[in-house]
Amino acid sequence: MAKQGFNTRCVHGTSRNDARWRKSRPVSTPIFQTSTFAFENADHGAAIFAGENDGFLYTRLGNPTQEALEDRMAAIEGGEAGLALASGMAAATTAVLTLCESGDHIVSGDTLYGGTHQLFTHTLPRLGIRVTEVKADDPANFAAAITEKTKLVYLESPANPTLVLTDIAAVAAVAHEHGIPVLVDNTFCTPYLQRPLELGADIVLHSATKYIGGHGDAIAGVLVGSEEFITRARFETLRDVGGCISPFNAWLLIRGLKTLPVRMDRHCANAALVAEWLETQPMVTKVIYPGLKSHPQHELAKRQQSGFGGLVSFHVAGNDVLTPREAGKVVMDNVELCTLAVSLGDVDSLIEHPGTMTHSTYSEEELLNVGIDPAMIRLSVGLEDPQDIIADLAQALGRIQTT
Ligand code: LCS
Repeated sequence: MAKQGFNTRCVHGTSRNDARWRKSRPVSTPIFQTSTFAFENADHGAAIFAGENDGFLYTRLGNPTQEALEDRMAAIEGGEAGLALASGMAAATTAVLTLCESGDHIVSGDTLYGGTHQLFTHTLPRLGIRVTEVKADDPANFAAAITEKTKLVYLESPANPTLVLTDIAAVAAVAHEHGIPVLVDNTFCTPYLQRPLELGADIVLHSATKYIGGHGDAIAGVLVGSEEFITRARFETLRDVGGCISPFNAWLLIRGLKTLPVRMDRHCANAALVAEWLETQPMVTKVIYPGLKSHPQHELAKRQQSGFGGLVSFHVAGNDVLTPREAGKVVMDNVELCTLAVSLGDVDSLIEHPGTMTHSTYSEEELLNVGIDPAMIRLSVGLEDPQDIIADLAQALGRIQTT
């Protein structure tokens, strides 16, 4: 059969003719809620352990529901294989520990999810792995930071929460000149809007907690890459570090994936309306959204992504009484439809303050250096009616004058 379209691959990742459940032919992928799998005999068990038979042995290392998710993620990212994990952070740790050891070096962008920054600046240095974080909007910065010890280039594009983009193809070309693999955290775009492997990257990472699951009910992570990398990640790192996904969460993600394209279309459309409206508001001093012409990398966003995503960051003005930071607090404390919460990519609109919440792992100085202004507010635009989201923001912004 010809290669199926993206929407079809989201809906039909698992064949109902799969040998594992051929008899009952379920349309929804079954949840294999089991920790272990029976061997036919001792030789069969030994062969699976030796890697001579691809049967399942223990859910930490693989399970049919997990596998159905992994196959579907590999199919939509265009990679050879996938690995589902307990969280986005488990995916990051698993990828790094598969590729790096004590003495090695990583080059990454300087705006990252705060947890990834913490991993890079605290936990990895304790293991002897050094990370250099560079301004990600110029590929030359990556070239300049690469040393003979560099084993990985780690990108987040668009970055959380500054929405700075990295030119993935240009950075991949630089890294490959040195034989260094490139990992792209594709959480903000999902493969529906951006396919890093087609742009030259080697590994894709997701916090699948976000748009992949889409409904705010599961923490999960995914890696997609070559068969060789994924096999090592599973049978070396995941085996030892243990950050496996539960079958139930894998099933929630499979369900989420079926509607990924339609959800992403609506997230993009709603976010564009909200961003354009925010730009017209006198109380709003800055709006950051890759789909706006005012975004300094709007042209790159058009080239590299097929849509601009659901995240909008903005700053509000202070007044005689309130600093911009305090005015932002008034907005966050007074939203009624949007929820004041971290995470993103849910059907619900979520609003938060990166400086004191998701990115509180950055020092004050680091925050300013990477462009996370104390006044910055991050909004993950959900699937409510856009006029309701806008009306909520309007009333919350209105409260600045009366506070
Ligand atoms: N990568 C990105 C881009 C993220 O935004 C997050 C989490 C992670 C990795 C880690 O994934 P997790 O382990 O949470 O599944 N971002 C969060 C955020 O912005 N608010 O809360 C979590």
